[in-house]
Amino acid sequence: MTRVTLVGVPLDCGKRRPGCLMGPDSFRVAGLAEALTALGHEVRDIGNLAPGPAREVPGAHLYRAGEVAAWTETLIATGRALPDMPIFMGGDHALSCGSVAAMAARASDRGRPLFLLWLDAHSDYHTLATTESGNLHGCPVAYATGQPDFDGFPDLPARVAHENICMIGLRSVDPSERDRLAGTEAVLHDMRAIDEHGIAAPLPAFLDRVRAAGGDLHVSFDIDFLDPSIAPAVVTTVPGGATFREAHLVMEMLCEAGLVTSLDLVELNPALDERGRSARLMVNLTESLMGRKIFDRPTRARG
Ligand code: 6HN
Ligand code: MN
Ligand code: MN
Ligand code: MN
Repeated sequence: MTRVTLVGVPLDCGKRRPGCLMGPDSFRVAGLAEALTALGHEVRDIGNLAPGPAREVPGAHLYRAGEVAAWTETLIATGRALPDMPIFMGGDHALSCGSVAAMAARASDRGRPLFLLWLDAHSDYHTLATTESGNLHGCPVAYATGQPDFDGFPDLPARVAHENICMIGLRSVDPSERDRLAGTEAVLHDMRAIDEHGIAAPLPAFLDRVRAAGGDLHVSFDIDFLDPSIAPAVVTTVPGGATFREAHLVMEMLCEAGLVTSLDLVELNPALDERGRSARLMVNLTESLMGRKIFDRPTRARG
C-alpha cells in the first residue's frame, strides 16, 4: 500500500495552444483516484494548486515565462513538503521545472539523490537562451539540472545530476539540445535504440543504480511518449511513439522495482481527446505502475 497524493497543476502557459488546464479534471473524470484506491492504495486529492503573481523574467522571445516562474516557485514550496508519493496531474510539461526541483529538494532533505526517468518524445533540454519556440514546456530538464540562463526563476534548492537521468522515447530533439546533452552522462534511449534493443533495455541497469544509491525516483510521463494513434490528446504529436504494450511493459517493470517515489502526468490536452481515451489510457498505465497485474511475478526486493 502506498499513500498517494494527487496534486492538480492546471498550468497551461508553457506553450501557445491552450487546453492542458483541463488535464487535472480529465484525470479525475477518468477515475484516477478510484483506480488507485481499488488497488489498495490510500489516495488523497488535494485539489488544484494556483501560482502566485507572475515573476519578472526577461526575454522578449519567451512565452509567458513570468507565469511559469511563478508556478515553479509554488510547486517547489508545496511539493517539497508533500509526504509519500505525489502524482502531479498536469498541466503542460513546464510544470516539471517545479515538480522535479521540488522532488530533488525533498530527496536532498532526506539525504538522498534524486533520479529522473524522462518518458517523452522530446528531451526538454532548452534554456531560456537556447529555446527557439520560446515555449517553456521545452525547458524543464535544463532548469532542474541547474543549467545557466534561467534569470527570474527561483534558485534551485537541489539539482538533478545528469548521470541520474534516463530518457526513453526520444524522437524529436533540437540540434542545440542534442549537442549539449551529448556532453553529459544522461542515458538517452531514442526510438532507434528501442527498435534495436527493446524499450526496456536501459531500465534494469538504471533501476539498479537507483537502488544502489538509495535514491528517490521521479518519473515524468509526457503523453507524447506514446504513439499518437493510441494517445491523440496532445499538441506536440510525433509519429513513431511507444505502443500500448511497450508503455505497459515500462510501467510494470517500474512497479516490480518498487522504487518510484513521485510521478508527473503531463501534456494531456482534453480538448484534443477522442471521447476521453487518452486520459483513460494514462490512468490505465498509472494503474500498471501502481500494481495492477494479471499474474504475480517475483518482486525485486529493495536494498
Ligand atoms: N514537450 N523542442 C521543442 C520546443 O519548442 O522547444 C518542443 C518542446 C516540446 C515540449 O513536449 O513537453
Ligand atoms: Mn515534454
Ligand atoms: Mn514531449
Ligand atoms: Mn525547440
